[in-house]
Amino acid sequence: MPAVVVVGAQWGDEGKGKATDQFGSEVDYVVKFNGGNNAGHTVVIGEEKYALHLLPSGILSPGVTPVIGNGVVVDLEVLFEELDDLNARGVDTSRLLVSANAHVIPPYNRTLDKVTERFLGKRQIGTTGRGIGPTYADKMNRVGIRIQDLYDEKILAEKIEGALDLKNQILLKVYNRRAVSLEETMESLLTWADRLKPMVADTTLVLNQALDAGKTLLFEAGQATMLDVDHGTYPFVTSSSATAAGACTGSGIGPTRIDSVVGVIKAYTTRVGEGPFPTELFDDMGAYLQKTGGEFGVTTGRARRCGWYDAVIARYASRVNGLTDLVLTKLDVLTGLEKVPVCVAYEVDGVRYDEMPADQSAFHHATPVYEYLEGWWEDITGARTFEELPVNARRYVEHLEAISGTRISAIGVGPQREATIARH
Ligand code: 2SA
Ligand code: GDP
Ligand code: MG
Repeated sequence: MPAVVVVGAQWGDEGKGKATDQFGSEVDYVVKFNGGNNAGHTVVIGEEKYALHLLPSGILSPGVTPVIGNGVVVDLEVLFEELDDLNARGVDTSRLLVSANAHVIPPYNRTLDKVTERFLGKRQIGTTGRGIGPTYADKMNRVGIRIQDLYDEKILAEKIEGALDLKNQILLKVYNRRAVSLEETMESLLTWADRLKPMVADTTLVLNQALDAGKTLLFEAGQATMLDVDHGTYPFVTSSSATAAGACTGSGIGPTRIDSVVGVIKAYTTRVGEGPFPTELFDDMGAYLQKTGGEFGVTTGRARRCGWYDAVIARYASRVNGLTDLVLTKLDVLTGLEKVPVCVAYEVDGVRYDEMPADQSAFHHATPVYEYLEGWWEDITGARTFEELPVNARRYVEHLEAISGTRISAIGVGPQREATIARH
């Protein structure tokens, strides 16, 4: 598997961090290709728990070269905070490479993200407030600041000035905030330039050459399919390409070089932030899943909304990502339920939808059509082979596989590295 992409198949927090970490010893490069420090990926190694935001999860594996690709938006202060934290815990981060073409998140975009959300009131997206949306908007609007701009002060000043022309109008006139000066922005970005310089690289060239040399690359998506700016529940999405194709644009690798695409999917569903969620539970069962699954945001601490497994979403994710494998996580969280509902289709105004409705209003009004599978009571956290799972847990996995559009190659039964069952 010279090039494998790992994506989230639902609304994020499926356990991509753990899945990426597990490839650790088999890969040479782990590449983050979208998003920024809105992400929160958890990796548990022995007694140690790591929460990674901007850095690729591969940073924890000795021998792996972690890469921040051109598709990422970088908050420099957060980058160095994260590096310092890892260094203090004894993790060697010296191999990190950062694309010269990645965009930086200037402080004014953090402010704009937060005030825009407040302004939107009940139409808000529920962003992480990290400046992600405004920075991708600047990129598309061609007023963004790239890492390479930090090394030419004249160009940097011109670009910031250009951006501030519009930003300050918005801050002053729309949001009634103070204007931002060129000098303060320059200072805050340049603080990090010297420390960053040795890490800055033409990562597209590095990655293509690595593939030519027979190295193994893993592309780790931030967020997930249903949060993808094109394929997700727009406008309740993040502002980047979180599906498999994003690995190509976000790193400069051609699609013909990708060998497999692994979708990480929870045995139930969660979502953080606003937006439609057909299988969401508003009763004690939702609270139970939230508590048992520890469903709280790794970046913001927000409680995640919880609901049952949704096979319509699984099939959609299989399709838009071209999945070759699914990794089913958190099966252990479902232990102890008498029946486990699984959504197999939607109903909207008396009409059945077996596939994702193309019309967003239909998705907003979708009622799940459930099948009810038998539960299991046995503790499965120690299981390491499929045969060791109780029969009803096996049936649950087999049933999901039959209706989800992709084979299930691995099953998570706990947060630890070793709490995984390989299947195919
Ligand atoms: P943004 O900040 O512009 O990307 O927010 C837009 C939407 O994307 C959602 N989003 C996420 N959803 C799940 N997990 C994410 N990472 C953190 C985690 C989230 C946290 O791992 O727990 O700590 O709250 C993530 N990042 C962005 C976001 O909720 C909006 O719906
Ligand atoms: P990511 O954003 O997709 O990397 O996922 P997060 O780290 O935000 O959330 C996943 C959470 O589930 C983390 O706390 C993981 O440690 C945990 N986790 C991952 N796989 C499993 C599993 O199979 N079982 C249990 N109980 N927890 C898991
Ligand atoms: Mg997460």
